[in-house]
Amino acid sequence: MDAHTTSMTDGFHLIIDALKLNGIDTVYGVAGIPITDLTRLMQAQGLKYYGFRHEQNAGNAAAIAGYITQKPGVCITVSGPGFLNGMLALANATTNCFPMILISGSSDRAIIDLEQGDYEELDQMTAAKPYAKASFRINRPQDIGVGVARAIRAAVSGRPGGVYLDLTAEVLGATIDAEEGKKSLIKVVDPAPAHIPDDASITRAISMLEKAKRPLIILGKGAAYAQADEEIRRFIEQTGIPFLPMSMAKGVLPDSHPQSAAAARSYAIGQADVVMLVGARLNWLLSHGKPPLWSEKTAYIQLDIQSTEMDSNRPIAGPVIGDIKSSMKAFLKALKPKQVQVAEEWTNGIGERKRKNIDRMAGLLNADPSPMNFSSALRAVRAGIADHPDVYIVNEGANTLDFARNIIDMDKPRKRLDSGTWGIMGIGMGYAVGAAAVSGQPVVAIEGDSAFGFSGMEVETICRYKLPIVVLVFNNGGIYRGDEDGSAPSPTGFVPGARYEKMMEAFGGVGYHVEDTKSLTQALRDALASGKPTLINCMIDPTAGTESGHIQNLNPKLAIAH
Ligand code: ADP
Ligand code: TZD
Ligand code: MG
Repeated sequence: MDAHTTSMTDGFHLIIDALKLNGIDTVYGVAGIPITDLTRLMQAQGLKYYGFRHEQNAGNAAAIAGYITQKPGVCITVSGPGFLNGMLALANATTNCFPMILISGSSDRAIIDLEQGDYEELDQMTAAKPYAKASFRINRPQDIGVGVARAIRAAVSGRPGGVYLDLTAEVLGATIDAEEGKKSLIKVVDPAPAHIPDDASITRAISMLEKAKRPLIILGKGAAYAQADEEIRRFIEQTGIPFLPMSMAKGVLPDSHPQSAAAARSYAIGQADVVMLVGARLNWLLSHGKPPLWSEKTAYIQLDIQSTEMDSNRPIAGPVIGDIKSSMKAFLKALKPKQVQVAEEWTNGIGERKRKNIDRMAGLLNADPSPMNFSSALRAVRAGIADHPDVYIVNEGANTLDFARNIIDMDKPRKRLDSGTWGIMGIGMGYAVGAAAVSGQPVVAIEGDSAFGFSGMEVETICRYKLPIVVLVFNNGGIYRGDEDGSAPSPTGFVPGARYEKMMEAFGGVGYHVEDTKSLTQALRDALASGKPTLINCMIDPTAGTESGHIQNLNPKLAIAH
């Protein structure tokens, strides 16, 4: 007898009802015991379900969907190994402050707790704890509503992060009275409440900016996430302070904005006396705020929702604890006309450096070597996407990442999705599917050939769901470079001249093999016009890259020759 048609319901239905009640309409995952029926039922009940080939990629899709929408992205996996495959994405989401919920089915608790060797046995809730913002287990069907509510709140309130929700096979199959089940569900009210900053913190920060001779604003992906684009733009334009976007904050204000100091980054950072961090941490990506890049004397204002972020690397003289939208509103309200004025000397100094650097870059960009190098290929990509300001750019690799970050300008916020806080490889196809799924917009994934390999099998997923994704593989035959000789394959090299485009063709998508900039631009234009899943295999000079890209200084060198 079907429990749902009588007055009974079960765990499968309750979890779906709880997600739907909270506006979650999309789930990313990989099916198997004990969640196969759950994935089928989700689809039958109107949730969009994206089935992947590996849980890491499903998890990355969920995480980036959370970043783009401010709603937790949900990933579902099987127990044990499926859970662990998804865990990397959950840890990466937590590290990057993306809201995500990983739900995994789990085996029999009684057997797990005595380590009696169940199918895919693992104490998943405990395993998840160190890498998640929160980790919960639902042990009774009547607790599903509470479990989902807690997971949603934990994922999106305060600093967003990854939440693990353990769902035992027993709970999934358990039945309870339908009416009682319905009553047990919770519709979360105001899951990410505004966090209003203290007025005194705003006054203090403005007075620091008022006295500053060379102020600088740094926008991080927390600012992008906060969807405070209009408030941020008004504050920057009213004060005239130059700004620098961190990579995923590119487009919060267009890269073409006259106040962008991006082309004079080191100068602006090195010379600034007061720096206002807006949703950006002083981690390795900002050299911890320390010399030689930074001056010892720089004073910091920091806008963040997480109070414990203050003083983590440098003393923060102007902490502003609040959500960025509320904080920027408070700044705009408190700011008196012409209260903060930026000396022309400072903006002119930045302007001069920008022009010099742009002129220097132009030489590189305009060259058209054969085979292509990173800058010539990216100039071709830039031309190919010029008429598509709505495309999402996914980007990973080493040289491929460094060059693309600088060469591909962003016009709109939250459109650049990349390796982020960890500098991680493998986010490519997951982020691409997640961005296409939540937006319906085209995605161009600019991938190092090594980076692509970490999630490359998802080209099948892209073809199956007919997503408007164009994958550009920057094929230089290896990690950083493809020219290391030796009798054995080198640790960094791959099969030279590999035909990655055939991977897309294998599943019904379109493949291109391009060796020059003109064909690259044309292929990209055609791909975007067609909206078809496409992979463009871009042949790049194997000698063009630098080991470790722009972060060579972080790579320890052999102290004793081998
Ligand atoms: P980036 O890598 O771009 O420099 P980080 O990931 O290091 O950015 O920093 C993002 C910061 O933004 C985190 O410290 C996080 O707590 C903060 N943050 C995220 N969302 C918000 C928000 N809505 N309001 C305020 N701060 C936020
Ligand atoms: N594994 C994971 C998960 N993340 C990593 N960052 C690395 C390994 C190490 N790594 C980098 O930091 S960049 C990179 C690796 C393997 C690949 C660089 O090669 P690529 O890019 O082909 O993607 P370029 O254009 O050849 O530099
Ligand atoms: Mg490479």
